[in-house]
Amino acid sequence: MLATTNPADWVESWARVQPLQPFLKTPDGGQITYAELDRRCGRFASALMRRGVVPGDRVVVQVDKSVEAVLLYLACLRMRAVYVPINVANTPNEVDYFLRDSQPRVAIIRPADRALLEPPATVAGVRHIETLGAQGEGTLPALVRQADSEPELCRSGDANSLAAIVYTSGTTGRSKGAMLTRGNLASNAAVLAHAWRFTQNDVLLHTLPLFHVHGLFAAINTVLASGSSLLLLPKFDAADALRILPQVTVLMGVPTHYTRLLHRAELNLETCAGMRLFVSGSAPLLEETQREFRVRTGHEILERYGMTETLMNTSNPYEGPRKPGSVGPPLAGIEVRLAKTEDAAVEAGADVTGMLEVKGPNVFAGYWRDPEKTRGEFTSDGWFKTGDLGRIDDDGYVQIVGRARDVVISGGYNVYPKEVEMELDSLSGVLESAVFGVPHPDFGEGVTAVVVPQSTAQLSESDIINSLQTRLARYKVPKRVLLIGELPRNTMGKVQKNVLRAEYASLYVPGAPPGRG
Ligand code: MLC
Ligand code: AMP
Repeated sequence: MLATTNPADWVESWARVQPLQPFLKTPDGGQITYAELDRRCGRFASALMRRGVVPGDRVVVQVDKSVEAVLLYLACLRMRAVYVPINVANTPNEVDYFLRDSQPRVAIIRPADRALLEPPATVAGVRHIETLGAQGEGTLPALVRQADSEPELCRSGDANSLAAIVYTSGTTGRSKGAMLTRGNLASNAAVLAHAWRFTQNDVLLHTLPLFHVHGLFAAINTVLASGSSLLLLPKFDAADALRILPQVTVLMGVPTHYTRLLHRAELNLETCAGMRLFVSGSAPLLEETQREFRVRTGHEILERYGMTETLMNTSNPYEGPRKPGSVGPPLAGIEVRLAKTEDAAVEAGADVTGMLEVKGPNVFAGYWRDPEKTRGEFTSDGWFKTGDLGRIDDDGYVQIVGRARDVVISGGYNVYPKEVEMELDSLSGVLESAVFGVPHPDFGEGVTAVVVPQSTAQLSESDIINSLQTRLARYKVPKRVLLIGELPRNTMGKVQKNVLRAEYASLYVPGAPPGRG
């Protein structure tokens, strides 16, 4: 592995050391070697520079997953622009906020979204809008074709300079941009490549989206750090993944991927014979999934724990016991402690539960344009408060037992109830609402809403869901909306979500009566 403070440097180094090694493969047999990656990243960087992008400028990207999307990300790293990925599921209403907040010089969007997004982008002061389609078409690739592969680059101040702003929703309902530095990205990738024993012989099956830290940084940067290869699929599909498994050695996924794989008869010892490692994260992996996977494949899924603001924090060991239900000890150079109250750390011990706090080179630089929020999320002695509740056992393994924040994790995506409740409450005929998560067989937790209609209103579940779909990304829209007479409240008037979670615990269990815990 080569030491660096900017993951983009790995592209140039590997291009010299192993020019013909494939970096990226596609299912149709296509591939990009490290030498070609280096040239093409240069061209993408030149194209951005021709649009006036200078180091520190934000580049907002809301595009489908493609080879070119990977090159665009790496080009931003190379030319020291700040990459701002946006989930393709986000509606124009949500994108409008990201554009106004991040104030990019350039926005790169899907060709079909141009008419819809050009007006808000212009109002937000975006200088240039370029398009990039799933097949590599659009105005950006046209610009790239005419660009120089060796642009003149500024190379100063790498470790602390901003590499990306990744938006994450918050308990207030407003998304905030987590500022990640090049040093955050480079250190975390180097640590993961070592912890998970990546070598040049590895091929990572990449099925995750490119707009979250899991698919973008944990996956791509770890491949770069180790000079290995990735095989890019446009999205996760269990049948496709299983067909391709014999060509790869590592899979990184969310628990939903593993439960979907378990539903397929082709998941067996033989299909997985060439695999070296299965990693799971972004949401809790059920012990039952872990057990069933071991029986069917002979592989023990390695569970790790991360978040947007900190990248990866802990991991079960590659060698040594992987404890089911645990996310393992802190990764090298990273510290995790438990805090009982605001600033008081408590002794580690298996029976003590507290808020997990993290310190290390992986921890982000704060929230974009929100120093107050940043201050509130760090302790006075500089630890980041994760909002996750956990325990640390005598071997130093962390177990996540809950969340201090009101958040639902659905298929690896965080959904903040407040954001959904605000949209619900703004609908005509809605008096009030409450949103919560209950067990879901596919997504782990299913976003669920109860709505109290105004006395004269004629509301239906499907109308409410249809209205929400125009405002919120699909994964945030409740899978069920139940109309009820009143919300359960405690004596202080606070809505008792624990009561709702208990009452609707079996809502998504096939065959169970609705509304019964
Ligand atoms: C899709 N849908 C979801 C959903 N994903 N609903 C709830 N939760 C989700 N996660 C919606 C679709 O819009 C569709 O709605 C319906 O559910 C069925 O879609 P699908 O075709 O079955 O979904 P699919 O496209 O296959 O997506 C499922 C998935 C995807 C699990 C593959 O959600 C996914 O890639 N998740 C990974 C998320 C991730 O990368 N998280 C990392 C965050 S970083 P409709 O209405 O159209 O029928 C992080 C830090 C860390 O957490 O530690 O890593
Ligand atoms: P995000 O804010 O989208 O980056 O999501 C980060 C959150 O996902 C963390 O704060 C945890 O609550 C959760 N998470 C990530 N990995 C795991 C895991 N292995 N087990 C349980 N929760 C996890």
